[in-house]
Amino acid sequence: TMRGAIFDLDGVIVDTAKYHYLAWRTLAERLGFEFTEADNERLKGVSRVESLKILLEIGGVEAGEAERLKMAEEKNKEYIEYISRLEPFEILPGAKEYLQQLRQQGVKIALGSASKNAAFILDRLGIAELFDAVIDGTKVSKAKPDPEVFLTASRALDLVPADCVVFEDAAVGVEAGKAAGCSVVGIGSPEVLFAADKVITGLDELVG
Ligand code: B16
Ligand code: MG
Repeated sequence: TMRGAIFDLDGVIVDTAKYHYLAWRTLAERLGFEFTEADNERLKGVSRVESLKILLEIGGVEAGEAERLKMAEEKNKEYIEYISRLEPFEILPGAKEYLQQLRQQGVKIALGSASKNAAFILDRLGIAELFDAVIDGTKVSKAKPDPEVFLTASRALDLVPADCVVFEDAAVGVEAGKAAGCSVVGIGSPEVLFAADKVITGLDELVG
């Protein structure tokens, strides 16, 4: 039985991927290459630094450490402009209702996200108080598929991973959840999330 639920943020609670995409695209444009939405798929669930690495690889651009740091900051600045305008209606269908339902059932809830902007986003969406613990990119050092984020989240809930269910939209995130020893519900397509214990199209499927 599920005693804890650990939610990924981007793609599970809110669709911020489109804002990540717009901000990365601006950077790619400045560097003189095209960055497509298909390319953006490769960045889902991946940390900021890792994302930049992939982006530069796609553009065939080489850059030193200091320069890369500046690029990541530049991208994040534009991304923050977008998420500053986030509104509660952008919470994905069923997400808030499902969180409330779990709370009523006594299930503990954590966020397990790679994003360093996670707390700010939860605030903007008005759902921060629904989480018992928020483990995000500011609290972990190893990017998914490393299990660190989910191990830390289950510990923060005072539970063992086997009693926790992870909700993830990214293949690397599903991998991380399984590696942590959690059950994993994939949100998206079964072809991509084949490693999950179960795949659904959205949290609205679980509200009832
Ligand atoms: P930031 P998640 C991830 O969030 C995104 O999927 C990924 O595209 C992004 O690069 C990463 O957060 C880092 O975000 O630049 O805000 O620190 O899916 O793990 O909730
Ligand atoms: Mg995600």
